[in-house]
Parts: sequence; structure tokens; C-alpha cells
Amino acid sequence: MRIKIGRQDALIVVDMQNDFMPGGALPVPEGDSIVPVLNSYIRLFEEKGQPVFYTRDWHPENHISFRENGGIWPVHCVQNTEGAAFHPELYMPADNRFIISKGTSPDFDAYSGFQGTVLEELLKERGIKRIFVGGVATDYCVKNTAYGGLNLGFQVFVLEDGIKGVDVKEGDSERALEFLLDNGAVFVTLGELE
Ligand code: VGL
Ligand code: ZN
Repeated sequence: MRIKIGRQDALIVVDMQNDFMPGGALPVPEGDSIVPVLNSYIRLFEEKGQPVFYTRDWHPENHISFRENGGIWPVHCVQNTEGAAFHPELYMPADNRFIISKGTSPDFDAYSGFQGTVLEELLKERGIKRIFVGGVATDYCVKNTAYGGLNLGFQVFVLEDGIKGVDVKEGDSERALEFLLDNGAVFVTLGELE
């Protein structure tokens, strides 16, 4: 497939934060290995003058998703900690880029970048019709952000070479991708974009 990036397109980079990288609090195996390809996508969108949205998990210390509060996850991505910071090599254009914080209130969790955020508004006011979604984790926040986009009427492209999953249960990432395919997402790789 050939896809030309133009005025209706935005890139969404999901949760490329230290705590989701090897050595972090909730590591995605090889999560850091997709940084270079994501940087290539980011530069392409920058060259085309199209916006790049970086979602981040941004939890308060007493977040409901943490085990000590009855959740299923170790403490991760606590606001203003090193673990919540983006991977140091993740490229950020000087402008036309936006940081979307999610899971920011103690009593709600958000796997989708659209949940409880202004992401939809920012995309729609820019006339964005197609979103390109990469990052981590395939089976949680990538899945839910892509699905959220589909439900809101965006055409959704999943970056097949720019995602990594946690696979708490074996096959979770594979099932997440099947689920997205079933719901109308299209898979692309860097070489197909121009
Ligand atoms: C995520 C688990 C807990 C994610 C966030 O970004 O995929 N996973 N919080
Ligand atoms: Zn979280």
C-alpha cells in the first residue's frame, strides 16, 4: 500500500515512558526497540507539517490501578517522576506537537488516550480524519487508543513496526491486533508512508 501523509493526518505515539521500557516499573519487553522507527514516523509527520500527539500515563501516587489500592499493576508512571518521563531518545519536534496526559485522577484509569482528555477535540479542530497509532503497550493502551479512534469515526492506521506488547497472558498482543482488524483498523509499516 502507498499512503501519502497530508493535511488530514495525525500521528499518535502512545505511552513511550521510562516505566514501560526495560528496567522500568512495568516493562514492555523490547519496548525501547521501537524508538528509532517511531522517530522516523515522527520526522515524517514533522516534515509534512502534521501534528504529533504523545500520550502519557500520568498517575497520582494513590492511583486506583496500583496493587496497593486494589488494582492490578505495580506503581508506575507517577506524575513528575523519572519513570513517567518519555524515553530520552524519543524525538519531539519543536512545535506542532502535543502531550496528552491520561489516568490523572486517583479513581479512574484510562487505557485510551481519548478517555478523559482533549485529544478528540484537538484532532477535530485541526480537521484530522486519519490517525496513525504506535507505541506501547499493544494489548492495553495502543489497543484502546486505536479502538477509541475507530469509535469516534477516525480512520485508524496501526504502525505494525512501531508497537510492542506486554502479553501478561500469552497471545494478548496478537488478539489485540485481531480485534483492531475486526473493527476496521488498517496495518501499515514505515515503508508504505510517503
Ligand atoms: C498501560 C498498563 C497500565 C499502557 C498503562 O500504557 O499500556 N498499561 N497502565
Ligand atoms: Zn497506568
